[in-house]
Amino acid sequence: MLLDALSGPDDLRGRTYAELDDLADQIRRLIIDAVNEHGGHLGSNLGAVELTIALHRVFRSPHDLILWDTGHQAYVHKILTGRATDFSSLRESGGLSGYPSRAESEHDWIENSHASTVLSYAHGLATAFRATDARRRIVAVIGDGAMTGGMAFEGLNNLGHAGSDVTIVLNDNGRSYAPTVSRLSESLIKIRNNPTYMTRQAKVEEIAGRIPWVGDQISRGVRMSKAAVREMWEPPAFFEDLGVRYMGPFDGHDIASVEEALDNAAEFDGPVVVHVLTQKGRGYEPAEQDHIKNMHDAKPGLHETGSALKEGSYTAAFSETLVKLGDQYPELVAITAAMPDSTGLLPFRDRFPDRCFDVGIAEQHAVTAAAGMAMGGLRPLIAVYATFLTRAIDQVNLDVGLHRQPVIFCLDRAGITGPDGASHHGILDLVLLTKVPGMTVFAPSNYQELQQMMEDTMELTSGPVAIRWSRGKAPHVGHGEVGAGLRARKLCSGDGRVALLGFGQMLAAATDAAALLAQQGVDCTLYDPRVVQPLDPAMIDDIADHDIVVTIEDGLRIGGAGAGVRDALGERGANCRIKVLGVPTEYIPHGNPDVIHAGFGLDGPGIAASIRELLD
Ligand SMILES: Cc1ncc(C[n+]2csc(CCOP(=O)(O)OP(=O)(O)O)c2C)c(N)n1
Repeated sequence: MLLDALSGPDDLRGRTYAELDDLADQIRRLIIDAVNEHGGHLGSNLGAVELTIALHRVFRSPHDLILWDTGHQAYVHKILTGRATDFSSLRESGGLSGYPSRAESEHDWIENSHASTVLSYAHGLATAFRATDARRRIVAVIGDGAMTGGMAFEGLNNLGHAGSDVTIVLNDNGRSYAPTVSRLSESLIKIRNNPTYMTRQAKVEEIAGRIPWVGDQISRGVRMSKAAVREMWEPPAFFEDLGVRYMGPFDGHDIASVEEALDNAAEFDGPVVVHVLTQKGRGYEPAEQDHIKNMHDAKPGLHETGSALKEGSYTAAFSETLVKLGDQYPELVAITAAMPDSTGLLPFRDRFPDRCFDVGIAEQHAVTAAAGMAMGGLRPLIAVYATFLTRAIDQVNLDVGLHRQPVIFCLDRAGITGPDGASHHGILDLVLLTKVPGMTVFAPSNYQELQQMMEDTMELTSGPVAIRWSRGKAPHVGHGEVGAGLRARKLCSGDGRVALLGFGQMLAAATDAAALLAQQGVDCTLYDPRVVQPLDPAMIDDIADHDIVVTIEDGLRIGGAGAGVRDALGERGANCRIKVLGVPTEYIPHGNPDVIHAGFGLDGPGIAASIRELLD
């Protein structure tokens, strides 16, 4: 079997296309098996199999650089660059990362996995290679979804202006998580529906360019005819106006055709876009058919279909309450940066299609647009993963905060998220959001708390509000076990030695620790602070009378929620000992969240041990 014999990209050369098609089938099976076991980005990778084979046959990695935007679609690249044998450990603790990883391979360059950055990296590398006269080719692969991000446009603008030697592969499958929302994408679809025209156009120009004078005349003719159909063929005009040559579209599942296009592109000086059309989920019927669950980010066990909303999760609590609030508050509108399904917005969008906006992978724009909507009298709510909002922190601070606009930020996947690794943990949001003047920050510890906080938020109109919650199942509590407004909730009074504060999901670990300590004769006072900012002054007064105050959070321990408690106690002149427990300032690799928490001493036994140490 070719896959077994494959030790690196060089082994791809000298193969027949029939052999390569067979290899593509084997790679698909390997990916489906690994994702079935561990979950992962199924659709994007199944769609990029032939494209990646072609890239590795035309470019000589690692001497030439193959750069992946976002990096979720780099499974095939991993398999072709010597990691096929380890591939079954994908996303396992200690196993292969779900994204390119510099520690894993010299073929991997970018591992940040926040979208739309690749053109900037490519420009930087091209600039450096030009300065050192290094003859290394650079190819940057970017999806139509990632192309909607502001940074991609900034990069394109600069590449075109500088004339950097970069081949840009626009991998167009028409989808982000959901169908890609952008005017450029709509225009790409026009080309998608009539591909022969552009291919012919590119060929004529290419051949004409080789003949002096005649070529000039024909080229001019081609340019004029292009101008005439500019309206119809916006993307080529768009790229070429920026100084970036456009070629395509090509069938991204035809290895020979992609290779020819890449070879031709490499002949040109300056940046070239090679537009390839691919099908997300290609070759696996359930992924091709299932538009939400198995298509993009599949869970282990691929048999599941239907809604992406996990029953009983924080996301489900959010989703359910949002629809209810939508009925009550006609001014409430929801915004997503290309993730309407996984952030739980679909029920709201189904009910209020005119009040739900997908702005593309454009968090910065989403935040400032929300400020504008709020200024105009709407009540905008942004549903976003915690890790992605950090990209827009300047907009949160100045465009929303400084203007005191009552934008609501709903942050899902806060804290340690698990299999997606360093760039996906939501551990910076508490540090950053608590520094925005006038920002209220809630951290719900259960399903009903999140619902209550959303309702209370609607009454807080003097500035922005953020509610942040963790991935997965939310505990359910009964009536009367939920707080209200900006008040903290005291769960039990202790013997005056230890006060324990568990923020958000960490309340569960704090409760476990309190139970363990009770067995050792230490009765802790236990709080669910509920509100990270402003802290409830009654809670601060109460805990100030304890010998020891311990705070637990699932974000960075420096500058986060616990640091706020420490400051408040300091200002009050309390002389208790304060211990802030949280995540260290490190890039934390992928792994099971429970295991990661335990490793940092953030589970019941770990917290109890920290407290014992202080007591002893
Ligand atoms: C800044 C940022 N926001 C959101 C995401 C979440 N996300 C990961 S992949 C993806 C869709 C990417 O679509 P596209 O670039 O077309 O690649 P495809 O998966 O379709 O191949 C999104 C929204 C992200 N990685 N980065």
